[in-house]
Amino acid sequence: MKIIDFIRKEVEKGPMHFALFDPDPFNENLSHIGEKAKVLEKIGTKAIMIGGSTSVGPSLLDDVISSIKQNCSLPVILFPGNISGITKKADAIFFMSLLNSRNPYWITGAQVLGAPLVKRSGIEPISMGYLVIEPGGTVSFIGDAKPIPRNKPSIAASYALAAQYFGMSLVYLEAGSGVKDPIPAELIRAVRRSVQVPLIVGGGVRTEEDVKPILKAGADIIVTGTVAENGSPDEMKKKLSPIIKCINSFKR
Ligand code: 1GP
Repeated sequence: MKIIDFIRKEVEKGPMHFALFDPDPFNENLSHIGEKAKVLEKIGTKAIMIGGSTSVGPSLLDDVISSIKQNCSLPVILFPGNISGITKKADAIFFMSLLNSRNPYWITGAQVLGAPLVKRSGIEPISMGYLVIEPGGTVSFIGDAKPIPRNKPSIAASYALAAQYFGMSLVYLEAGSGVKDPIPAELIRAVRRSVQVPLIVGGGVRTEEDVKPILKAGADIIVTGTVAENGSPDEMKKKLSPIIKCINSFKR
């Protein structure tokens, strides 16, 4: 089954959790990646995303994905920060456009350079509108974003609607990795009301308490990066289990 069909089918049933790992060469948290992948599958994550805003070396990327694939059967989806984040080892790629960037490179430039590489890799491209919300963290800086103010839900809703009208399959609301607070529920709710495509929310999600308002506001997929990456597999399990349980048992 295509990954986009899997996503659409799953979100019909209820929200889900994706874990994100950033194979940045400075990231010292990747040594237990295989073991973590095994734990993630057991505790109910539905997919693993690989990528980040800073540089990724192709060999490191491939090593990380190989370790994941050897230890679990979860789909691996690339979440590329640039054209260096493409490899045939994954199952799919979020073929994303940072719609509120000020620099056309991040809206269509990298995509033009990356498209033939994606085609050659044979992996499934999943078109996605990517919106950076204040404060935006590293991705806002690297991606030259004009972050959408947290108290302006209608701007986010308009961007999301434009993404849907462009034919994008998903909309991703990004607060930035490691930021203090996740995206406010009011903004997520406004975007939810404006589009029908599956809605992904990430950035600053650390606890079950963070997750509840995001679920109630209508997110389909909640992404955690920092909580999945930091600490040992056991520590990750302790922090992520209640979060994933809360997501997987949520009734709309
Ligand atoms: C995914 O960038 C986020 O959208 C990940 O954020 O590291 O804060 O979970 P955290």
